[in-house]
Amino acid sequence: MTSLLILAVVVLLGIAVWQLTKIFELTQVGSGPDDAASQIANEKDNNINGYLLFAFLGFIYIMTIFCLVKYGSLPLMSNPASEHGILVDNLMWISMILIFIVQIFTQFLLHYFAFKGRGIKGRKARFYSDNDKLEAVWTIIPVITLTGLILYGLYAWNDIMFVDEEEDVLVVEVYAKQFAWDVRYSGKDNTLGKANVRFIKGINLVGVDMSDPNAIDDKMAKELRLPVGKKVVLKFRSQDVLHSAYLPHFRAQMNCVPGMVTQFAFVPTVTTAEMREREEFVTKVNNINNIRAERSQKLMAKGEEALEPYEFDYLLLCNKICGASHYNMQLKVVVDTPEDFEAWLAELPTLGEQVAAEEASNAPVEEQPAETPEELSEVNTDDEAIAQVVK
Ligand SMILES: [Cu+2]
Repeated sequence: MTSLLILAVVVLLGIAVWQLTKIFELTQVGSGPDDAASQIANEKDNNINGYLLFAFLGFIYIMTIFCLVKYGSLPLMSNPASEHGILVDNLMWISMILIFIVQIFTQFLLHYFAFKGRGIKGRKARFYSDNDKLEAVWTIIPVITLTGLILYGLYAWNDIMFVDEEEDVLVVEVYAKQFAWDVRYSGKDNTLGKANVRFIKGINLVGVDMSDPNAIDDKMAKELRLPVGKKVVLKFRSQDVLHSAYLPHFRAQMNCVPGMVTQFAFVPTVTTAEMREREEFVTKVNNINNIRAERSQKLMAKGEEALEPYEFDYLLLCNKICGASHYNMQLKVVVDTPEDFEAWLAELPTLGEQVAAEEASNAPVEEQPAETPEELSEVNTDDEAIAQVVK
């Protein structure tokens, strides 16, 4: 609130100063030798502005190079961890390189012609209605380029989204809710049991319909584990609002929409262990841990606990602003060797077992006979006796 007030004061002060200068300028009109305060730009003004345009062009180029050098390693644009990720990265690279070349070229032309056409005494502006050839050229080139990009994108999209039902795939459900994710494996039958938000009860966190025979062998998990090299079909549902499951390392993202099932298929190609050994991730993790070590020292100086060292893990993040704790809505993703994955999955209890166990523990214990009126009065009498003694 205070900072808002300060901001308001600064803005109002700025406006006041600006108004004062305008009044001052108005009082000067007609008093200078060459009418210096005139609103009409003279040749000197035009030249200054012309050269400032070049300075601004230089600023854009320098900033572009600076950002590329300083932050170029931050975006994930190479070495994806999924098969289709290469297609996505290629599309990203082609688009970026095209934008880079076009922007270097057009920014130069824009600033150069603005400079060239600046006001010079005695020069008259030439009227030029249109040039069909020129317009055809600058329409056809972008049309061809964009058509190429869109066709490539469509081809990549179809390739990614097409799931052959006959194929040997692993079906996993990812269930979104404010502000966590639940994971359901489809079990031995590789078919997820039907589900509906109305069936949510106790341990049945994602509302599986337990009367559906396909549901009994489903398995719930708190992390998303996947076998390397196998096609995974992720099916998404949401309990409350729009969420979006974003798997940046796998170049995958899909909205989770309440009331419908959306899906995405991909083949993970790099295990978590392999990814941790990759040079770029070793460098990134080291950077993070250096920052954490510095913070830890400050925390320990204040008598607080030090931060734990960070270790790389794949993540599934929510990429739709879905509420107050949206920033914290993430799920650990582990890519294992097929053997390790099978061993881990085999140890998980089935949902059928879990629900049965919960029902057994909730079953009413044998009813105790209710206290008789006599017993109640006895208690009262005892109380009265104690009261007597105390007196
Ligand atoms: Cu969310």
